[in-house]
Amino acid sequence: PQTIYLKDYKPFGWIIDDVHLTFRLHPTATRVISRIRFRPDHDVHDRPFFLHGEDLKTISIRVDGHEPTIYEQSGGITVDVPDAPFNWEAEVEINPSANTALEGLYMSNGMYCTQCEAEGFRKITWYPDRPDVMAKFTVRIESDAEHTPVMLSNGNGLYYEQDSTKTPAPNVTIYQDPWPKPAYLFALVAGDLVAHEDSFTTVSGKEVHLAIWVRPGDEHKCAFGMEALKKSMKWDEDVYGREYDLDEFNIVAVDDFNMGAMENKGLNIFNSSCVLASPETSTDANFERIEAIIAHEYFHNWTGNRITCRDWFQLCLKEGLTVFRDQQFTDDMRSAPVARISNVLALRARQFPEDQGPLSHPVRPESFQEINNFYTATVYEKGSEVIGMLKTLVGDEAYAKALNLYFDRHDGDAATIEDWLKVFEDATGRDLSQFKRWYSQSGTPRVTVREEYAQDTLTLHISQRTAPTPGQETKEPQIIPIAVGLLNPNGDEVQETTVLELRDSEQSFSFPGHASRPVPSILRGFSAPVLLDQEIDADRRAFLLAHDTDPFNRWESGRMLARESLLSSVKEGSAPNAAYLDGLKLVLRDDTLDPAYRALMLGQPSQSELAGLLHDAGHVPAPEAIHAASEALRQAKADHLSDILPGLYADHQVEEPFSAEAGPAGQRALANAALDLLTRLDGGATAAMQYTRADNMTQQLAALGALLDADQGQEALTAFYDQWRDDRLVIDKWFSLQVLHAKPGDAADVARRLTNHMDFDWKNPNRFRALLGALQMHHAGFHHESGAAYELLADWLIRLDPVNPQTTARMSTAFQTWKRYDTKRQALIGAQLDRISKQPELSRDTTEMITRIRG
Ligand code: HT7
Ligand code: ZN
Repeated sequence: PQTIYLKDYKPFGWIIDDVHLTFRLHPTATRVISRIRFRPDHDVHDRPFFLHGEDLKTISIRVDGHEPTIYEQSGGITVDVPDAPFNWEAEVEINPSANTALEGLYMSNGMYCTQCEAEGFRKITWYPDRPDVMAKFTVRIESDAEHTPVMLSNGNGLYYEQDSTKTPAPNVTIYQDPWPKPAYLFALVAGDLVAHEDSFTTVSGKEVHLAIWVRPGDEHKCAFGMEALKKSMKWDEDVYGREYDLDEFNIVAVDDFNMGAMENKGLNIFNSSCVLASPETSTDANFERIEAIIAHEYFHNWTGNRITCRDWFQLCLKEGLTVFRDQQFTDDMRSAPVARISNVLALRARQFPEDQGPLSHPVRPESFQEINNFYTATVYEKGSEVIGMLKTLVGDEAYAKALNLYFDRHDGDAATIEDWLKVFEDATGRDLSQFKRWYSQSGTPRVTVREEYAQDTLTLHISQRTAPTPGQETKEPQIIPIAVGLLNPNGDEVQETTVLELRDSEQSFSFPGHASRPVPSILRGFSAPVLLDQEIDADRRAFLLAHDTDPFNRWESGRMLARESLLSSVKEGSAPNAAYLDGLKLVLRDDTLDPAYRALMLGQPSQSELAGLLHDAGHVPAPEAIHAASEALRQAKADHLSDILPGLYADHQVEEPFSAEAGPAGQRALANAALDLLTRLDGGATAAMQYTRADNMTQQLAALGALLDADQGQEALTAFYDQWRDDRLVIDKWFSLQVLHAKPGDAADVARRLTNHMDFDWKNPNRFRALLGALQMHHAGFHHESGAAYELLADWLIRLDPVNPQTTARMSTAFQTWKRYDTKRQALIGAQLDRISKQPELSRDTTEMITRIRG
């Protein structure tokens, strides 16, 4: 496959004013007629007229009414056109029913829908399918009224007509989008849909019609999403001064979807799992995620749509910023410390392994073969962390000033990271050339802190080092904001949070005037996405767990104690750390602390995180030993907290009618965390009671999981299936849960058995991920010495690849950490990687991923 480089960027050379598209919908033979006015861009000298196209049956092509000379090329055509404005007209035929890759126009349960990011529009018609070509679209959709009573596209609905005198009755709808946009934001939906409607009046008094479109029967699952949308619209006005810019905003729920959701202009398309919610069928985690994703897609209207990316290398320009904005929104809607801890947990679980393994790449990559492979945790989550650091460094006011300048200066542009940083330089007068390394250098910096105390002065000697990553042997120092506070031995804060700017490989920072040695709290709020090495004993950690005034670092101290306890139990077989257990008890007893925060305190590092830490420390992780240590720590927590667990459980039962708000969700989180431990003491008695009484999915699922852990879950599992067999999203949970709660030696067998279940609709990405994604999340099960899970996953990746390369490639990342393990496991995984890579006609997506993973 061809590699594309950032350094080779060249503009298209032609400008489009208007695009007129007509769709004559048919499940197997949709006609797409495009009428486009092109004119030369005189700023560009070399202007070959190249249009992308894939799997198109061309019916006709006309340039100013004549058949032009066409040269077929890989991925498209070059056409002889006049060096002057001209009219393009093409008619193509496409087959939505055969489109199982879910890119371009495809069908999901009888409904037409599109997914054009990143390069799906080229499967719809001949077009310069690149984000820097922006145009105004008018779309006419024709279809039969019986199967597609609802037809939608981007922008504002202009016209609708149904001719019921004819059979079948044809439907015509016209949509016009007044805002120029790149083709990746194009969308079309048609089908038998019903709407949950509402409206929003913008700050300048414009009324916007809002609708969430779903399949009949799902109407009752829309209310939460609609409230989230209205909150997002208001928040973007209040916090970023961004107003919505169309008369309507539509969201459509689709069952077959490769990712979470898509921000198409005025017509967001959502994976149904990311928008549909009801208390009976969705957990609190689902509600929270839905709120964040609705916000994320809505915020893209300004950061992504009004200002888009010049090319796909700039993906973090829209994704990093939009993740940052959705995280700020969640901070404001819910508890900011709890949200920050959750974000850091996700970053460590998904981005750190990526950045420290064979798939490591810069936040702004410099080359790719398949752009779909770069919608990664690094681009999204590290991209957001980079913006958070920028805000920390320049301050809140300067951040707001820079963002206003960004919107003023670049509205309507296809911009770059250089444009983004220039706005901050111009707004603040700061030189950000060193900061830019965060976009170009891959890898997680390791920051080491050594303390010295003399003459009433505490000095922190801080150094940074980033290990080599693929294609980047040497690393330059980055600017790292390190938020620090100091506590005196009584636990009072004697130095409030201050931000140190680490610029060099090694630097020292002094805090004079402390007659007694203060205790530093370092990297408060996780002010930079780094690994922190600090020589601290368990007593100091316990002190910080009890006293740190920074909620993130207080939680982090508990986490570090748990981590160290687990690591020494794996390495030396030592018993769980008493300082950790005592400290944890004190925190859990403190009723002034938010229940959601206390629930997070009860968590412990995942087995896969421990494997990574052991590998970093020069050990070969043994999954079975890690599993045993994790289980032992859980049991030790249950035993040590046995006197308070029943109270914690009982005191956090929510009596009021269900609400997905942070308060009651936090109570349920704490009660369920207590239940998890209680089950280790009562053999599942409390869980059985909760299962019977549960009137919401959060409690039902937690109880079922606990029952499975106690080997008491088989009856409930069957009852659960019978209760929810008609709800796809709940049955996804049923698939996942059985694998996640299997014994390590059984996980692959359980998963294999479930692949034979009649509901294992493997072409549906949600179902595929529910089952095989759960298998890879079960660390000890996936890495069981038999190699059965490796083989099972490889079998299914091989089967899925010709059908859906995007999801196959994404799921292949399960193997990215393979070099951590012993030679036997490496050989087992290596054999599966070889088997996958030898498949004839392996997709470009999967070929690139397997090649990079193999290293
Ligand atoms: N911008 C979107 C990313 C995306 C996508 C979404 C659905 C299916 C395929 C996709 N390829 C890329 C989603 C987002 O970040 O908001
Ligand atoms: Zn996004």
